[in-house]
This record gives sequence, C-alpha cells and structure tokens, in this order.
Amino acid sequence: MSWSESLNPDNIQGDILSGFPKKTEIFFFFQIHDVAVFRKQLADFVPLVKTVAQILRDRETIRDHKRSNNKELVAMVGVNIAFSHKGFNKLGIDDSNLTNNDENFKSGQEADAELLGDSATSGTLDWDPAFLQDIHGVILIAGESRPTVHDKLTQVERIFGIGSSHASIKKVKSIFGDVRPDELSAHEHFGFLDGISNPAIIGFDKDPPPGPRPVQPGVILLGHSGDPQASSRPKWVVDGSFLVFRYLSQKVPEFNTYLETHPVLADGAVDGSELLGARLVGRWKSGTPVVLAPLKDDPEIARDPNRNNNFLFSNEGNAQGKCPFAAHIRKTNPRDDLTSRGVDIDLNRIMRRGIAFGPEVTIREKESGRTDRDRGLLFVCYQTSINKGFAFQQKSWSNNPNFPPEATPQVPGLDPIVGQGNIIKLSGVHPDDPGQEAVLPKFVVPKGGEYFFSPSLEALRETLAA
Ligand code: N7H
Repeated sequence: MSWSESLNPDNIQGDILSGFPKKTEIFFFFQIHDVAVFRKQLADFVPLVKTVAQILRDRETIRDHKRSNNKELVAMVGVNIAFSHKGFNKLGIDDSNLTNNDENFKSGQEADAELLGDSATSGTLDWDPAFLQDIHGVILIAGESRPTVHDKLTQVERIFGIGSSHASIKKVKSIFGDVRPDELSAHEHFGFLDGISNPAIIGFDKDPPPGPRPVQPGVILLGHSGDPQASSRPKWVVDGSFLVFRYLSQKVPEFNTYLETHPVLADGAVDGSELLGARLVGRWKSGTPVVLAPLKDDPEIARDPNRNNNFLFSNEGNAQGKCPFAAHIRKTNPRDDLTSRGVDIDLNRIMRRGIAFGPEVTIREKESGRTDRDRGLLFVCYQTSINKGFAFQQKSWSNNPNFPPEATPQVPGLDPIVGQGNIIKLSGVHPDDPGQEAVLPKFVVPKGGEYFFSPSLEALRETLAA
C-alpha cells in the first residue's frame, strides 16, 4: 500500500475507499430530536466508526484466516455515519460549502425524485413513506452475520439512548441488506456479478489491474487533487465524501420471464435469453464483458482481473454489434464513447458500495412470473459531487435516450436496467439488426433514498460532536 502524502487513512470513513467486508448490512435512518444531547452522545459513538486504515487491517485478518483453511467467517463489524443537509441544518452546522456546489445535496433526494425520473413510468412516486419524512442521518453497520450486526446496533442504540428518556435520535427506518447465498454471494438479484468496476484511486490503489484510467483522489474525496473546489474547501469537509443511498426494488421474476420470452436469435449465439440479458447489462452473468465475448459467455475472462475490466466500446462498422449503446454499463461508464472525443469523464465516476436485500425468488413467483416479495439493491455510492456523479449518471446518461450523443447511427434509448422514463425503449438489442427497437417493462423501481455527506473522523470529533 502506498499513500500519497495528502491521504490519511485514519481520517477517512472506511466504506468510502475500502468497502466494508460484509455478508449483511443495516442502514439505520434517523432524525435528531435533541441536538445538545446528540452531540454529546456522538462523542461516545465516534470510536466505533471504522476508518479506511482499520478496514484494510480487517481485510488482512480475513486473508490470514482463509490461508489457514478456516471455513468459519471471522466475526467482524464496521460502523460508519453520514448526515443529510437537513441533518446539518438541525445541528446548526454551516454546510454552505457543500450546498453551494451541490444542488442535489441541498434539495435532498425527495425534491430530486421527479428529475431522477422516479415517477416517470407509473406517473406516481412509488416511494416508501419513510423516505418522505425528514431524514437527518444514516448509520451503516456491516458485518459477517446478522447476530454480529444486531449486537453492534444494540450498542449504538444504547449510546444514543434509544428507547429511554435521554434518547437524542429517533429511528425513521432501518433496512437490512444481505448478500445472496453461497456461490451467488457476489451477484445481485437479476443474477449478474456485481462490484467489478469501481474507479482505481491514484495514491491509494497500488498497481490497479488494467481498465478505465485511475482517477485523482478528489473524484471521491473532497479537498484533494481532482476536486475542482479543493482549494476552497473548509477543513471540516476535507476527507469527506457525498453518500447517495437509493432503495431500488427489482422485479426479478418479470425480468427472467422477459428474457425467456424474448430470446435474441443471433447466428453463433448459444442461449438467446442469456444473450439478451448480457446485452441489456453489458456483461454476462459471470461478469464477462459482452464486448470481449459477444455471442456466448467465456467465464475465464470474468475470473481474470487483467481482462474483466479491460475493454472499450467503440468499434468499427456496426457500433452496437458487440454491445448496445444503452447497455447499463455503457450508459453509466461510457469509456471511449466519450473519452475518444476528448471528453473527461473522471468526475462522473462513482464508488459503488451497495448490497442486495430481500429473499430469493420463491417457487410461486417463478411459476407466476410475478413479484410477491420485495427484493432488490440497496444502492450506495460515494463521490465528490452528486451533481456530476450519481445524479448525472441517472439523469443525463441512463434516462437520456440520446446518450451517447453524436454520430450514433441509431437512437440509443434508455438504460434498460435503471433508466426511468415514460417508455423504456432501446435499440441495439439484436447484434445483427441494431435498428430494431425493444420496449421493456420497468424492472427496477426506485422506492426512496436520500443524499448524505460522510464526514472525516476529525470532523466527526471536532465539528459535529461536543
Ligand atoms: Fe449498476 N445489474 O445487475 O444490472 N451495475 N446496477 N448502477 N453500475 C453494474 O461492474 C445494477 C445502478 C453503475 O465502470 C454491473 O460491478 C442493478 C445505479 C456503474 O463499467 C451490474 C442496479 C447506478 C457501474 C449492475 C444498478 C449504477 C455499474 C456490472 C439496480 C448509477 C460500473 C458489474 C437495481 C446511477 C460501470 C460491475 C463500469 C455496474 C447492475 C444500479 C451505476 C451487473 C441491478 C442506480 C457506474
């Protein structure tokens, strides 16, 4: 591990750069009721917050444990905390440096929901009522098992006096996420391997495998090179990062039925339904990019870190032959679709840290092709600017039928996974007939969320706690 001088792993909340090692995670959304008491209790809470340095050590412990052939998971838990603009307001903290440059953070996610397209398809917002209330902050607790996380939650609740007369905060909602069982553990509910492509950070990630170019730390952490406002950041926001939380339900039986009933019948394809899924995402379920294996999966590529993220999209002739313009990973990281035209997309990149939630599909759901039980993704990402990061990807790329722009022979259409619009339509589903358009049901339903800021340890101790 090599650190650039300015990055201090003891001052950065761990999930941002290192990602909690986790099998389960709880998101505890809260409102602050008694500011003075909260600030005192926060001082007792801060020692629980795991830093980047601690998570790196945890990961070493896990590696050693595995090397000595231990089958049991090591008991391990991490805690982080973040605040919304309403939370800073309530605490009387001047967060104008954050809100001046980030309209989304200032307005909050509910006010942004329409612009995110959340009500575009159904005409109504499908949000869980909890997210329509004021949320001041979120506590994230991740660990290897539910009992470990529950124990830590009990400790946290005790610190904030929850359930007693000296409670300073009130729970608005808590949501558990759990990785999927056994060999599906790294796969999200549609079945695709997740967590492959996140930006490598210069000065933090040593010898990153080949892929999109590493970004400056200021793309994710405020106050560092790469953050356009680095020089005007007050000390308390430095080493912090904006955290976007999205509660996204996935219609898995409907997605599977759609694939089964609309196979892509292309010459050389082995399984038309699998091919359709791969073309909607831009990767096969194994994680292999479709541009490297256009007609049938080659799982060896997914297993090879030197190849699984090492590809570009633009190709000669039929520009959607290998991967539709609208494929989820092409929309959310267009790579050379933009960089080959000199467009810098570093600031549009995000560090994703989500986790699946909800049960496996039941036999009844499989047979009916209809979702009875809520499941999906608790989407979390970190960035220096929500406007340029998450909100930009969602609004200007995934929901924009004309993106990528210019010189595309067909209208790309919407991101078929997360794109929100009146009609979810894309071209390029068939490799040999890219003009053919497909209209899809909405498979991902946004059910709520909020925009937060995840402060440094120093800010937690010196600016927020009393
Ligand atoms: Fe996405 N999926 O299963 O289809 N995503 N995503 N995502 N996503 C990615 O590279 C998925 C969502 C990004 O650099 C993979 O880790 C699902 C939102 C970005 O090549 C898969 C949901 C946003 C990347 C999925 C969901 C993004 C990415 C490939 C919702 C932002 C990296 C595996 C339920 C607005 C792109 C990987 C790159 C990858 C899926 C949400 C963004 C399989 C199911 C809301 C930037």
